[in-house]
Amino acid sequence: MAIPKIDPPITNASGPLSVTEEELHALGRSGAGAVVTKSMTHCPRAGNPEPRLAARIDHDVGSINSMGLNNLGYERYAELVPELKRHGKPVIASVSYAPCEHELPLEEQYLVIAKALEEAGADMLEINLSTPNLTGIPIATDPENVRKVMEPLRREIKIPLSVKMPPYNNSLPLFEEVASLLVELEVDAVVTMNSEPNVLDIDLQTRTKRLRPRGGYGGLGGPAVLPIALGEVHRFYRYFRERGCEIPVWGCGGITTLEDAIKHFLAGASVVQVGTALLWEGPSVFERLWTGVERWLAEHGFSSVEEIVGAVQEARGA
Ligand code: RRO
Repeated sequence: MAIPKIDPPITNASGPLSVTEEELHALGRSGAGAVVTKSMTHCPRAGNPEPRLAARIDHDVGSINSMGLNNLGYERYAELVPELKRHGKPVIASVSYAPCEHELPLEEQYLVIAKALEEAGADMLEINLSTPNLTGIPIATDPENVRKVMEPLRREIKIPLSVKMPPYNNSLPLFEEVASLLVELEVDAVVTMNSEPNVLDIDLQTRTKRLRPRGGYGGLGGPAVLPIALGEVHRFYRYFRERGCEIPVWGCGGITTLEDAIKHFLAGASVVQVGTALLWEGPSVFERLWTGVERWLAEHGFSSVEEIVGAVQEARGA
């Protein structure tokens, strides 16, 4: 299924400043090419106890969060979709699971939410298989669970389905197993990567952990994860293209400058998402980045982002 045109090819990453009605409308009014909601769950959730966000850790290397899926619940987001669509850009609903009072099995939670958001008019669903802050072990690290969640969605949902993946780092056999499953399931796009899980920061003045939930561990985003995200984007891009498969890869991780976005495109991303920099700068970040990307393209003799997607070359010997 053809995915909607994302123009410009820069959106928010699900999570930062995409939870409330006001935040989502601010994204709608911004220069982002789509509005991506916070990952929604079957029941509304207050999320984890505070402190649960270290927005800017030392040396500005990034942010660490353990938000715990704070969201309004899928029914409220379904109500908001028609209003959000009036901004004239695609609305992408991010879907997750969480323990809930109805005790629905994992795959049923995803399906109920997905059907409701499709019905409400969402243009695309981003299936979050990678939240780091529930158990520390994302669904996407268990191929059987990926199949259990994605097969019913593939069968029953008609709008495009992307999947949000965790970093695989050096778990290469696992990466290959999951990537081949995504080819078999014919997902419409892959978004990589979610935050780098299970990291820790310490406030030296008080000698305390920055975050309270889950023993202080959280997910890292921002400049520190850029090279990790580029590796993940490129690995998926190569895996698909070497098999003659056109699944688009959307890049997420570490973009704060126009150059960071260009690197993502060169590595294989056709759309990029911005999380920590949105948190730091607010929705004006999209206009700043896109203006910069357009200038860079013109200065280097390119007329569109498509011309540089995946165009990185191998390093040559001296
Ligand atoms: O809400 C969160 O704690 C959270 C989620 Br669902 C996610 O996908 N990624 C992240 O860094 N935090």
